[in-house]
Amino acid sequence: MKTIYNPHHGAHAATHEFFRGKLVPAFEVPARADYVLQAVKDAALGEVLNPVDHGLAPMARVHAAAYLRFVEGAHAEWLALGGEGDAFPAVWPVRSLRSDVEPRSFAARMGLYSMDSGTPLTSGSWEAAYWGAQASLTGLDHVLAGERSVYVLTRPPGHHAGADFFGGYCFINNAAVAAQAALDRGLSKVAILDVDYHHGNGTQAIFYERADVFYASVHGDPQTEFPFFLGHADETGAGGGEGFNANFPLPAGASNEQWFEALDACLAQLKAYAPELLIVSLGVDTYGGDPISHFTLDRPEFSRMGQVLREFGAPTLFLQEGGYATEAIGLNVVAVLQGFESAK
Ligand code: OKP
Ligand code: ZN
Repeated sequence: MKTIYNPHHGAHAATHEFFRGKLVPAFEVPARADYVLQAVKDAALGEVLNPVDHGLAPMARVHAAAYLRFVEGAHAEWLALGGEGDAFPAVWPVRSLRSDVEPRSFAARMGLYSMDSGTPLTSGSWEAAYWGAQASLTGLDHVLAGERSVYVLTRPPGHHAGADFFGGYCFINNAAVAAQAALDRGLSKVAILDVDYHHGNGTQAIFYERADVFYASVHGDPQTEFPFFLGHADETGAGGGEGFNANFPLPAGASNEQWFEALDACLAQLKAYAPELLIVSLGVDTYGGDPISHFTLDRPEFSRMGQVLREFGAPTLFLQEGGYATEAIGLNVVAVLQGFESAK
């Protein structure tokens, strides 16, 4: 399997994030992708290729133009105001406050365009996220050219980013950009299967009222797990998208059996949908050793996941999302991809 590697991921390198009111060492760090790249090479998974630049237009198909402009220039604005290091939002337009007027204040716009204080905006966030989207588009090119599957190795992740906000370590929604690009290239039905521990609220929201992208997810129950405010089982789509969204929240601590049952339920719905392309939001923070998550998958389960996804039978684009047990994520990701390749 080919890997498209985002060589700019290291430009986004936060030192700290807010957690329980304190600044703690960041979880979403460049070493994550370094370990995965090493594991991909050690396993001789296949060619490792650089992304091709497809420009801003495919990103603007799912993100608001004003949001993209803001993220691109935000860190420079922060520095010009005398800010040092990474920028964090501190105020949000919640219920009763207006979000239809863009304030001039930088602090206000940080809040307007974000969902949490856990996502440091760094000097290289835009560069890394821009090339992550380009890597995803390049991966799509290879799948559309006939590859059975392609893996996109990038960070920061994407699935929490909405049309006009960042959060949950995410700035650009790579899965959404790739899905929309596939439709723009002539496909009519795309499935996004999100196996990250966290619900992909951004991806769900972007396609919630549409039937041309089916979003399905297995994740920690938002009653107790990030992103808290989306990802419940009763979210089945709206309007023309009714019936094209499926959530399988599981309690923190759920067993591997429960996890695979939920995966089967997801895949049964996607099978009935009969997509021409499967995009997998591949977070491996479902690993038992993950420091911020509470499922218990391990190497054999990751391998089995890959086999099950292969048996689904659609051309498959794997996009890297979470996974924070830094030294283990390379082996966990490779277990999925090799499981996929070993099955038929
Ligand atoms: C991103 B992805 C830990 C608090 C949790 C948000 C988690 C985002 C996960 N410091 N912060 O879905 O893996
Ligand atoms: Zn996650």
